[in-house]
Amino acid sequence: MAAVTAGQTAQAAAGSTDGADGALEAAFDAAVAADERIEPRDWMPDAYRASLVRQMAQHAHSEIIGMLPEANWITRAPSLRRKAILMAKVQDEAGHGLYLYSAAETLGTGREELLDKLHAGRQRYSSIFNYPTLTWADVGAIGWLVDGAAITNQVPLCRCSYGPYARAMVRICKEESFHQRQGYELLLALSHGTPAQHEMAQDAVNRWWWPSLMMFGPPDDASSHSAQSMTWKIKRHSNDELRQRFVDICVPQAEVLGLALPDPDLRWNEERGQHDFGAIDWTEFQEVLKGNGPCNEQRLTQRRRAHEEGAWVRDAAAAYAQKHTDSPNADAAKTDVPKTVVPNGEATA
Ligand code: FAQ
Repeated sequence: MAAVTAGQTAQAAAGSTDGADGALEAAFDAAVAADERIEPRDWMPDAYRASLVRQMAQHAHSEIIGMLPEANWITRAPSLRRKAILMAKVQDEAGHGLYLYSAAETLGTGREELLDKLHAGRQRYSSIFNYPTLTWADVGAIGWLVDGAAITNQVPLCRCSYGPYARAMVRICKEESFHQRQGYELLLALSHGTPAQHEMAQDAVNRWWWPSLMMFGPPDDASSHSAQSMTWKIKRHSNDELRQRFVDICVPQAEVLGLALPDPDLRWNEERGQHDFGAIDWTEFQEVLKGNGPCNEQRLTQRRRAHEEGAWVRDAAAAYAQKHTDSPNADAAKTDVPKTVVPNGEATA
């Protein structure tokens, strides 16, 4: 963002007058209105920063908790090909967590602090990951529906007003697209396999459909953050708009799969040019958010254990970094950056 500079941020930090604060806020508003990106060193309202940290933390936590239900199936994948695909997917989710924690760090909130809050149950992760993966077909249903819902929600986040979040989302969405396709292809194979395989695929879709619709958040009239987030252009569409878009995308895909969506009220509405669909059980959603979903306790216990068991890796990485900082050659090493060759043949540092 050109309008509000690092110098202005420093001026604000040094204790600017109300008038100067007002000018900074006006410049911030103008930059958002002009669809410019807000960058880490730019001045931003405290509430904008806090709301971004809240959403990005929840998003990052979802990525790493989201590894757990599918990781359950890595050792039980039915072929080497399926196993390699699933391992790549689960690793991608870890990477997404890293991009998002790093993006949140640019707002002054470290990964450790966010993880502590997740482990203490003080920050949320997506409701969807509190449901169990009962059969192999669930891996397909997660890819098709959960990653499909994630893409629908996240493509507009590539245009989020906060630069580091928007840029992280570009790569995440590309990878989510592979995740969605692998799930779709898996379900297609099952659906056209034996009657038992078809039944397994249908059962998985029956169980994941409604929770996937809940991923988009509460209905617009109950969404506490949407209005402000849309004014700030963190969110570009409301929860209900994106949910509707997802339903409209899924209906023809389900037909190709040969699987039914478990909603007797689902039908095309000629007048609206969209599908009508049945009522979502928001009581179930609220219960899951309160920690009473089928797997809330299990997921947090597994996550805390994974964190404790990974302590030696963090210690080793910190010791390695410290060794290099303390080394007498550290400064020389920093300036002596190895040269790499770029495709046009020029050497670059
Ligand atoms: N689950 O006012 P709103 C993935 C909370 S990534 C839990 O509408 P907002 C990839 C909300 O935080 C999936 N809590 O909130 C993958 C707020 O509570 P708070 C995650 C929810 O922020 C695939 C309260 O309800 N994606 O799946 C949920 O404007 C496979 C009021 O709600 C993202 O995080 C929910 N479903 O809109 C990984 C995308 N919905 O904070 C592994 C980024 C709402 O006041 C395997 N996030 N809440 O305590 C967003 O787009 C938004 O944050 C929404 C919610 C749309 C999720």
